Amino acid sequence: MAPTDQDALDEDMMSISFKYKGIYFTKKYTSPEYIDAVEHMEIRDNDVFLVTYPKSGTVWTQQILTLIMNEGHRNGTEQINNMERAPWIENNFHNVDFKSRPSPRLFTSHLPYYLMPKDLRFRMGKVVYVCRNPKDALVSYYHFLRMRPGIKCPENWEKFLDLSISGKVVCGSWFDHVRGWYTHKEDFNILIVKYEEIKKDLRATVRKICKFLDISLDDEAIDIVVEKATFKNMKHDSLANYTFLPNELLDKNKGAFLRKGIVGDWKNLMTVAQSEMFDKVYKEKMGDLPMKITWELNEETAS
Ligand code: PPS
Repeated sequence: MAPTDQDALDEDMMSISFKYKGIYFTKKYTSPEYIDAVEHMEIRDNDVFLVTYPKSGTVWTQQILTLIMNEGHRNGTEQINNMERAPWIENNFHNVDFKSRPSPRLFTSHLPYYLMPKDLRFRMGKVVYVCRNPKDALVSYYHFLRMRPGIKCPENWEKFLDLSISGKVVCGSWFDHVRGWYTHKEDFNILIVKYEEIKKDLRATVRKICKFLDISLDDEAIDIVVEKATFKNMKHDSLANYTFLPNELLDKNKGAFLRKGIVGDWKNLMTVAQSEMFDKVYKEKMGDLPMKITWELNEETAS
């Protein structure tokens, strides 16, 4: 059979990644053995895991969580960047020794629910799951790939859209990720937060997260968290905006990690036909769930 466009894309994908337990991972940063070890990671009751599908507001929530959890980050006495404050569990970029981290530990992950440390499913520790409307998440993902040296980016948005819908991108499909977490939420001690909800009312979201974490902050401390977590301030905060990453990991000449930070940017890239096709796929894959997605900010943010 003659190779198709899709076969060529599969080959590109396999040159930088490997498929393990249903999803793609980047070869350079992890291995099947490492991912298996994560499942057996020992959990402490006061551990907090921030989990997202890529480009859903991870770094934003890393900033919010670390400011809430650590006074030294609020008052600037601790000059540690977000990636070190809240290390990834499936990609050990900095050889972090998870065991020796002081409690309360904060970790970050893009893993599907079924690859997370098993003890979390006995409702040990806490999970903050952040979900963003998939059209904006995928548009952000597409722009982000252009900044990743060594990763062959699909040559156009249309190809990337096809690939991502079929799960042939690192971390798999948005639909599987969100559906998996959403339908298994009862297994975890979890707070689900939407990107659009944070965007609409940052202060209310900070309060909601504090409540979930059982952390009581006075109004002044809340003001600081809110102030330091705005897009404008994070854009200039070199500890929070991933400009600290070396160019081999993220080529800052090709764009910014904090790119636009808005709801509804998909309208600038998706054609009407693509958007309609996407709506159909969304309905097929997610239509049975009582989850409401906010595609534009002037809509009501539903629970
Ligand atoms: S990653 O690579 O998965 O960790 O990326 P992630 O951090 O999940 O997503 C990056 C997008 O989040 C936006 N962002 C913000 N939006 C609003 N306010 C603040 N403070 C903020 N911080 C990060 C960032 O701009 C990326 O979205 P796009 O649409 O590309 O701008």
